[in-house]
Amino acid sequence: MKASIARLWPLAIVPAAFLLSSCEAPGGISPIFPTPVSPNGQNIYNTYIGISVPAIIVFVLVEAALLWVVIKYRRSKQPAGYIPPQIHGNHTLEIAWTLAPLVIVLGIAGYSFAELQTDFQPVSHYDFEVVVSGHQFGWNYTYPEGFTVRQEGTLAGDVQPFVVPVNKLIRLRMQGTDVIHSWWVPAISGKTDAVPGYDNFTWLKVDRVGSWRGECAELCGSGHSTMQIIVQSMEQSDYDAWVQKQKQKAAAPSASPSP
Ligand SMILES: [Cu+2]
Repeated sequence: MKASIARLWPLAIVPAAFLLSSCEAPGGISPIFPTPVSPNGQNIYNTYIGISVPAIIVFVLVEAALLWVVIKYRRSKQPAGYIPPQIHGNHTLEIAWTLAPLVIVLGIAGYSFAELQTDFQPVSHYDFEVVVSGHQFGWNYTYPEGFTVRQEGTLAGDVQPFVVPVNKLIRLRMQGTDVIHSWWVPAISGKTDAVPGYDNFTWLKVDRVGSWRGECAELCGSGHSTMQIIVQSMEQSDYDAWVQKQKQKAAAPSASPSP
């Protein structure tokens, strides 16, 4: 008996691995999303928690029930030739265990679909629009004032930040110039594909001053890993000053792309 229980020890690895993986590492392997700073980031966070927590509870209950049955009713504990009660063909049970998962999966589908409709429709009540264009390998952000911030991909350090004012709803019109890229800053919004020849939309409304990281979430070529994203939000007055500086730079003939 002791030997058979000892054989179960590898099962202990599962909760241990889960606990360890939930420690937030600088490399960003945490299964927990970062603190959301935009309403759509918050909605996605809520959807993630709203689905994951019940899923983990179901997982733990099912595994516990399985282990309980396996250990309590193991063959060595039963009389020789024992045959357990047969439930094959029990309509009530079969309908119940078909309907229960169906209802759960349809619930998850409805919940997620409603969230997608909120976050990835082209909103009309925005303060201004920025055209975000992905290319191999970097992002260009063209502001309504006409200047463009070039966030060229690099692994050598930080990339040029995409600067936004706090508490302004900014619509992002995503475009691609070569292959499909995907703009993703987990604290701010969901992954939005930047597709050549087709405009996709997302938006952000950052509620505090700070900067947040993201990256291209669609394998797009050899420099894919360099396509970092940094979103930096500022108070409106700082943002206005920053815009003036960018306009002057764009107007100057010898201007180098936004340092
Ligand atoms: Cu990319």
